[in-house]
Amino acid sequence: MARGICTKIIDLCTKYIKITVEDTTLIQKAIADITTLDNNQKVLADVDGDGEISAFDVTLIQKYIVGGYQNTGLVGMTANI
Ligand SMILES: [Ca+2]
Repeated sequence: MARGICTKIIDLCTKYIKITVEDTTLIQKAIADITTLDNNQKVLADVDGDGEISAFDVTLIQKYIVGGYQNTGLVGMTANI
């Protein structure tokens, strides 16, 4: 199973793969019930693959953004959605 380009959460329109802090912000807002994610976004946001969207997923994405490309779950992987 390939999934986890979190960036597609914000880049579905532009088609560019770019993982940014806006992705983490969007997920944090969803966790706080400030916004909702569509089904594809929910799959993409679960970058540790545990079936839930949590602060840990956000942490993995933040780690990836700052250049920590090891042990970041599915962040940056190709997604089939
Ligand atoms: Ca998760």
